[in-house]
Amino acid sequence: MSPPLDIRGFRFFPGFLDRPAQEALVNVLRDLLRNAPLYQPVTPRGQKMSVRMSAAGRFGWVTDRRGYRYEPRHPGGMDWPPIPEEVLAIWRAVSGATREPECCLINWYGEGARMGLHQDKDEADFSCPVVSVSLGDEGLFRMGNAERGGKTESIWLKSGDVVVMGGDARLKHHGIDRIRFGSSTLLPQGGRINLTLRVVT
Ligand code: MD6
Ligand code: FE
Repeated sequence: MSPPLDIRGFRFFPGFLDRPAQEALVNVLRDLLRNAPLYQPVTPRGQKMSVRMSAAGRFGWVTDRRGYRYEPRHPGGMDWPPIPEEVLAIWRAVSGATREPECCLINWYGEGARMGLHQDKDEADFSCPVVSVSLGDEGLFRMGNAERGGKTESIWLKSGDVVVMGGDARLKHHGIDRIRFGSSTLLPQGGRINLTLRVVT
């Protein structure tokens, strides 16, 4: 494993997953999403998000009119499926954390989907990083500061790339400005999948 590229404390592992590993992971996720289907979340202010979402693990991150929070069940009422072993292996290889992730949030970006600049701050223990895995179409990842505003820098995340957001970067703003729909052949229908692994409690 080559040393990560550090941008503002965000650590990038470009091409961490080779093509066969990406394909294997997509197959695992396809099965998982049959039991915990993607749904379109609504923000507390009532706006539909452009990404579709699901999760695995003891908790899933959800948003609806009642707010942002972690829930032990899918909005459809079923338990979240366990985090796949293939995904836990990525966490163990890059996170440097002693704790195991309790949530694997699954975001699916179709054409035109984006994710506004935000902080990941609904977790209890900010000493644990967030680890993100990108699959499918390229996404333009923007990184800012712990405070609102100021300069930002962007990097295109490609299929198989892994990002670790820990230490100084743990509470920095970040988001996805746009995706290059159809830029990858991994997902036959196009689109981008992003997994984010978190310790919640
Ligand atoms: C995305 N990712 O890449 C959105 N959060 O689609 C995130 O919001 C994110 O990539 C925390 C850490 C890494 C991330
Ligand atoms: Fe995030």
